[in-house]
Amino acid sequence: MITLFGRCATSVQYACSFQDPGFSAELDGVPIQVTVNGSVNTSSPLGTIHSLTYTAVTFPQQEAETKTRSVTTLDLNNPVLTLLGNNPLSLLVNDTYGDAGFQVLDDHDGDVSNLVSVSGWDESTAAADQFSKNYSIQDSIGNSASIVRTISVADLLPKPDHYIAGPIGSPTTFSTMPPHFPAIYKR
Ligand SMILES: [Ca+2]
Repeated sequence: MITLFGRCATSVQYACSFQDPGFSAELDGVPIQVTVNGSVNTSSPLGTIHSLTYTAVTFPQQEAETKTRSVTTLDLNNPVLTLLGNNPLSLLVNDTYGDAGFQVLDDHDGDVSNLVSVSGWDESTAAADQFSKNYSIQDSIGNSASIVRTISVADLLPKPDHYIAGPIGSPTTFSTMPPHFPAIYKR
C-alpha cells in the first residue's frame, strides 16, 4: 500500500535541511493517511543513521503496513578556499613579497586555515619571471580544494627594444610599459 519515493537508504549533507523525497499510500485506489515517525538531525556526528518510519492503517480492517527509510549524515562538500590579496600579482625585481594569505571555510570542519598546504614559488624576486604559488586543503573526510596565485616579477627598466624613442630631448613613449613604471621617461 505504501510507496516511498526516492531511495529507502539515502544521505543528507551535514548541517543542511533534509527534504523527505515523499510517499503515498492507497488501497484499491483509495488514498490512505500515512503517519511518519522519526526525525533527521543533520547536526549529528557524521555517519549517524536516522530512521524514518511510515505507517498506514486501513479502516475498517485495521490492517497496518509499515515501511522505513534510513538517512545517513555525511560531509559531501569541498572546503571553500579563498585567496586574499591580488591574484595575479605584479612585482618588480628585488621587491619584498608578503603573502596576503587566504581563508578556508568547511561546512563540517569550520575554519581549517591552519591545514592549508602552500607550495611552489620560493618568494625570491631576484629574477624577472612568472611564478605560481599553490594552496590546497582537505577536510577531515578528504574533500579537497585548491587554488593557484600567479606572480609576475618584472625588470625595473624595460629592455631597449621595448620602447620607441622620440626626438632627442622629448618625452619617450613606451610600447610595453609596465603599470608601475613612470609615465614619462627621458633618455
Ligand atoms: Ca566538507
